[in-house]
Amino acid sequence: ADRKYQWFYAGRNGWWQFENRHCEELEEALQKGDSQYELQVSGFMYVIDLHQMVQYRKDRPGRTRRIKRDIISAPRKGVAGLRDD
Ligand code: V3L
Repeated sequence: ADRKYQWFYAGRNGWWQFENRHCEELEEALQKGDSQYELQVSGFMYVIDLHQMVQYRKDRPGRTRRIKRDIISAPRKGVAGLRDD
Protein backbone atom coordinates (compact mmCIF):
# COMPACT_ATOMS: atom_id res chain seq x y z
CA ALA A 1 0.00 0.00 0.00
CA ASP A 2 1.16 3.56 -0.60
CA ARG A 3 2.30 5.41 2.44
CA LYS A 4 2.77 9.05 3.28
CA TYR A 5 5.69 8.51 5.64
CA GLN A 6 9.14 7.06 5.55
CA TRP A 7 11.78 6.30 8.15
CA PHE A 8 15.19 7.94 8.32
CA TYR A 9 18.35 7.67 10.36
CA ALA A 10 20.82 10.46 10.90
CA GLY A 11 24.03 10.83 8.96
CA ARG A 12 26.68 13.46 9.55
CA ASN A 13 24.85 16.20 7.72
CA GLY A 14 21.49 14.90 6.73
CA TRP A 15 19.21 11.93 6.78
CA TRP A 16 19.37 8.52 5.20
CA GLN A 17 16.18 6.65 4.48
CA PHE A 18 16.02 3.14 5.90
CA GLU A 19 15.86 0.48 3.24
CA ASN A 20 12.31 -0.22 2.16
CA ARG A 21 11.86 -3.48 4.00
CA HIS A 22 13.00 -1.84 7.23
CA CYS A 23 10.61 1.08 6.64
CA GLU A 24 7.74 -1.37 6.28
CA GLU A 25 8.72 -3.26 9.42
CA LEU A 26 9.05 -0.07 11.44
CA GLU A 27 5.71 1.21 10.22
CA GLU A 28 4.12 -2.05 11.30
CA ALA A 29 5.82 -1.92 14.71
CA LEU A 30 4.57 1.63 15.20
CA GLN A 31 0.99 0.69 14.28
CA LYS A 32 1.15 -2.21 16.72
CA GLY A 33 2.27 0.18 19.45
CA ASP A 34 5.63 -1.49 20.04
CA SER A 35 8.16 0.59 21.95
CA GLN A 36 11.15 -1.17 20.42
CA TYR A 37 11.89 -3.04 17.26
CA GLU A 38 14.98 -5.00 16.27
CA LEU A 39 16.33 -5.21 12.78
CA GLN A 40 19.45 -6.53 11.14
CA VAL A 41 21.86 -4.22 9.37
CA SER A 42 24.80 -5.85 7.61
CA GLY A 43 25.07 -8.69 10.07
CA PHE A 44 24.45 -6.68 13.25
CA MET A 45 21.28 -6.46 15.28
CA TYR A 46 20.10 -2.91 15.86
CA VAL A 47 17.54 -1.81 18.39
CA ILE A 48 15.14 0.83 17.17
CA ASP A 49 13.74 2.70 20.15
CA LEU A 50 10.40 4.06 19.00
CA HIS A 51 9.95 6.26 22.07
CA GLN A 52 13.37 7.90 22.22
CA MET A 53 13.54 7.76 18.42
CA VAL A 54 17.10 6.50 18.33
CA GLN A 55 18.75 3.36 17.09
CA TYR A 56 21.86 1.59 18.31
CA ARG A 57 23.73 -1.59 17.68
CA LYS A 58 22.54 -4.09 20.22
CA ASP A 59 26.03 -5.05 21.35
CA ARG A 60 27.08 -1.40 21.59
CA PRO A 61 24.15 0.41 23.22
CA GLY A 62 26.16 3.47 24.24
CA ARG A 63 26.39 4.78 20.72
CA THR A 64 23.02 5.99 19.51
CA ARG A 65 21.94 7.52 16.26
CA ARG A 66 18.83 9.61 15.86
CA ILE A 67 15.97 8.38 13.71
CA LYS A 68 12.81 10.06 12.49
CA ARG A 69 9.58 9.28 10.72
CA ASP A 70 8.89 11.98 8.17
CA ILE A 71 6.99 12.63 4.97
CA ILE A 72 8.25 10.75 1.94
CA SER A 73 9.43 13.97 0.27
CA ALA A 74 11.65 15.01 3.20
CA PRO A 75 15.22 15.79 2.10
CA ARG A 76 17.48 12.75 2.26
CA LYS A 77 21.04 11.83 1.36
CA GLY A 78 19.96 8.52 -0.10
CA VAL A 79 18.75 5.10 0.98
CA ALA A 80 20.68 2.94 3.45
CA GLY A 81 24.04 4.41 2.51
CA LEU A 82 23.40 4.55 -1.23
CA ARG A 83 23.50 8.21 -2.23
CA ASP A 84 20.87 9.85 -4.40
CA ASP A 85 22.20 11.90 -7.26
N1 V3L B 1 20.61 1.18 7.73
C1 V3L B 1 21.75 1.04 6.98
N2 V3L B 1 22.99 1.28 7.44
C2 V3L B 1 23.09 1.64 8.73
C3 V3L B 1 21.97 1.80 9.57
C4 V3L B 1 20.69 1.56 9.02
N3 V3L B 1 19.58 1.70 9.74
N4 V3L B 1 22.41 2.17 10.79
C5 V3L B 1 23.73 2.27 10.72
N5 V3L B 1 24.16 1.94 9.47
P1 V3L B 1 26.58 2.85 13.83
P2 V3L B 1 27.31 9.98 6.65
C6 V3L B 1 25.73 5.21 7.65
C7 V3L B 1 25.57 1.91 9.02
O1 V3L B 1 25.41 3.78 14.03
O2 V3L B 1 28.48 10.35 5.76
C8 V3L B 1 25.22 5.66 6.30
O3 V3L B 1 24.31 4.75 5.73
C9 V3L B 1 26.16 3.29 9.02
O4 V3L B 1 26.00 3.83 7.71
O5 V3L B 1 27.87 3.42 14.37
O6 V3L B 1 27.64 10.12 8.12
C10 V3L B 1 26.48 5.78 5.47
O7 V3L B 1 26.73 4.58 4.77
C11 V3L B 1 27.59 3.07 9.42
O8 V3L B 1 28.41 2.93 8.27
O9 V3L B 1 26.31 1.46 14.34
O10 V3L B 1 26.03 10.66 6.30
C12 V3L B 1 27.57 6.05 6.50
O11 V3L B 1 26.94 5.91 7.80
C13 V3L B 1 27.58 1.74 10.17
O12 V3L B 1 26.33 1.13 9.93
C14 V3L B 1 28.13 7.47 6.44
O13 V3L B 1 27.05 8.41 6.37
C15 V3L B 1 27.78 1.89 11.68
O14 V3L B 1 26.78 2.74 12.23
